[in-house]
Amino acid sequence: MHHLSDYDASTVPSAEGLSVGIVVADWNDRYTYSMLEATKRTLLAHGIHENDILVKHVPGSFELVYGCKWMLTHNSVDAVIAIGCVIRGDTPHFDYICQGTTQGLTELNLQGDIPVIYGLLTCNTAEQAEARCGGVLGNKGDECAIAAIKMASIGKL
Ligand code: RBF
Repeated sequence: MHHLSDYDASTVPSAEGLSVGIVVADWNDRYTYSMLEATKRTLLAHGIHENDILVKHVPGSFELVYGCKWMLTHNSVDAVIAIGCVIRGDTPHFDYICQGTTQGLTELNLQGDIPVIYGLLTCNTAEQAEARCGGVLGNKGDECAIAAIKMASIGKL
């Protein structure tokens, strides 16, 4: 099956000189930290310097919007990546958190000049998260890193 961890590196602009912020939720850290590591690894592989990757932790996915807003206000970055993982439970929290976070990240993209990348896994089961965090569907962190580089370089594409 095709997934974006399987990308053609030659289509990605050089990331040298770019600065990228990552906001990561600590809820479901087994998955979010795996995405964080993949994101960092892929950013580095494309030429971003270690010192130009800034990571901030927030408690859960719902805090990603504020975390990204904070980073956009206080740090000079070329893109911000939001990483979280919501897994459906017995109550409707799943819908509220996913919807609120998605809406908030969308608004940041509409209101600001710096692209915000959507690395929120919205899974029905832990198995679905597993598959997207280094499992059979690759690692969504890779995809976030590539999206960030492409969006930060949008004028050059
Ligand atoms: N945060 C996540 O990132 N993933 C989850 O699966 C998740 N499940 C939650 C379930 C419930 C019932 C509640 C109340 C919160 C959950 N959160 C989850 C945390 C949420 O994103 C946020 O950190 C807290 O609600 C505090 O604002």
